[in-house]
Amino acid sequence: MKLYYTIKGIVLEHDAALFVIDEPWDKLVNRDNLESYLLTKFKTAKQLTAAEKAEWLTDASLLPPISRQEVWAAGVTYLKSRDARMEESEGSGAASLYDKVYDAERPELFFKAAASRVSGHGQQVYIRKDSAWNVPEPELTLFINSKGIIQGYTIGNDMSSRSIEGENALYLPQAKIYEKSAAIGPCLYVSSSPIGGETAIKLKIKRGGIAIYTEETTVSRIKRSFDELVTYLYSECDFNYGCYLMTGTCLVPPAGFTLQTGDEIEITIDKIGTLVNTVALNPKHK
Ligand code: DO4
Ligand code: MG
Repeated sequence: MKLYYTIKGIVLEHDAALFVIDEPWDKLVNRDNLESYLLTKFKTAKQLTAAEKAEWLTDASLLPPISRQEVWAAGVTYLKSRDARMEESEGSGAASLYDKVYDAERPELFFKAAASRVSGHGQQVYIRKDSAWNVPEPELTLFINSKGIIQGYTIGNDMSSRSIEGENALYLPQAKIYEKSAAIGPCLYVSSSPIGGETAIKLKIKRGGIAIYTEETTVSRIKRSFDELVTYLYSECDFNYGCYLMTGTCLVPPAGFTLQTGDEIEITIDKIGTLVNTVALNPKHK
């Protein structure tokens, strides 16, 4: 089942029907067993008619599925990510950092975004004006409740500046954290069963309506378990409303590729859906 956060309210999609869930987002998603709660809740919820559906669930009405949650991210969880970062940071002497963290017991985890910096489906993501090399990072993203239990999944885009990250590893926060540098959506896919390794993650980048880059992989290539990432994240942080954790990227466009304003980034993950965002510059630079 899927939860959509819209400008009109929360919509639950279950067995191809849509229901209105009249509860505050933060209280709803932080329930102990969200899937079983929703399986009971929908029975008494108002069902949307086809006409209402057209009003409630349009690209323009979708919000990112987030309120008081933080967004964190894991890094170098796939071999492809390790190799790309070693290559981009060759001149800075930081290549061995990525090699070490890939094999280390402790994973790389970093704070990615407060909710106010997060874009949803159909919204813009920004590239930095002071960055020459910009890429999307498609990432399966966990939703974890305040007790540290994974309750669902969404699609994440960890927008990154590879030129800033490659110049000096200490610039990582600037390469990763800026306005509209994170996108999640289009929904929160609620499931108490783990997402399987066979789950495909696909990336398509369009320029002028034409696909200029497509690639896909499966979750099975990840080096670490989700439980391991969650255990480290929750060991010294409390998340009273739950939190999102991007699990790292395995899709890295080749070295000569950089995003341009107007590009459309399409990320598809089996069972969850497709997240589409358009690339822009922060309007204060125009
Ligand atoms: O180590 C830098 C960031 C890594 C990352 O974002 C990823 O592997 O997805
Ligand atoms: Mg990433």
